[in-house]
Amino acid sequence: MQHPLFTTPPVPHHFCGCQIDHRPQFLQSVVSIDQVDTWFSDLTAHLKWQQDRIHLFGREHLIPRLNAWYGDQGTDFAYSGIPLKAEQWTNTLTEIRRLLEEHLEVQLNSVLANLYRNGLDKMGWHSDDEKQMCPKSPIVSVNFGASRKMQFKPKDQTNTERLSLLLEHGDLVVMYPPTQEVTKHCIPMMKKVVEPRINLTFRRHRQ
Ligand SMILES: O=C(O)CCC(=O)C(=O)O
Repeated sequence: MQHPLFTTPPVPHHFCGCQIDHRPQFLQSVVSIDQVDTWFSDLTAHLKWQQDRIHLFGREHLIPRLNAWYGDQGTDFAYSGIPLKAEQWTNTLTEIRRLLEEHLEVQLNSVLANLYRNGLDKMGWHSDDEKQMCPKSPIVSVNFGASRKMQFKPKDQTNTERLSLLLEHGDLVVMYPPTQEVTKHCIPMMKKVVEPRINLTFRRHRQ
């Protein structure tokens, strides 16, 4: 795949002493618009989507989205008590991973894929600070489909700063350390959204 020399510039946000870069339509600037749409269809149709259950206050709940976990050998993962066995990379995930590694000069070995079926699906406040993750590596996420808000808040509850990004088809977000150490993020419900959205959150896992 041949990449252009210039891509959309990052919009850096400095939040709670952390850098969070948002690059609107990054994917369309490095591959064709058709390719981004083809990836979206392929991910929707071919990832091994599942709806996990979590235990909260003694009750079992279905999580309000579908997800799938892919990674190199040795990157099995667990979050909120849900064990995720790494599936083998699909061709589409491999292409996107290589493109991000090349453009951002980072090494990524795993990805959590999230499918929000419509605006009722969401993700609550959390940080990606699991012990299995390399704390020095950024977390890199790309977005397909419906536009959804991503919100950030400090872990320090006395700090009232907030950051909200509107993430659209093809957008890239890079969360540099120590974002996971000092902030939380979430994808709130947006009831008017009827279209699906896929987010791929690439990480570097300790192996
Ligand atoms: O859907 C998103 O943009 C966020 C996903 C996320 O926070 C995660 O995978 O930990």
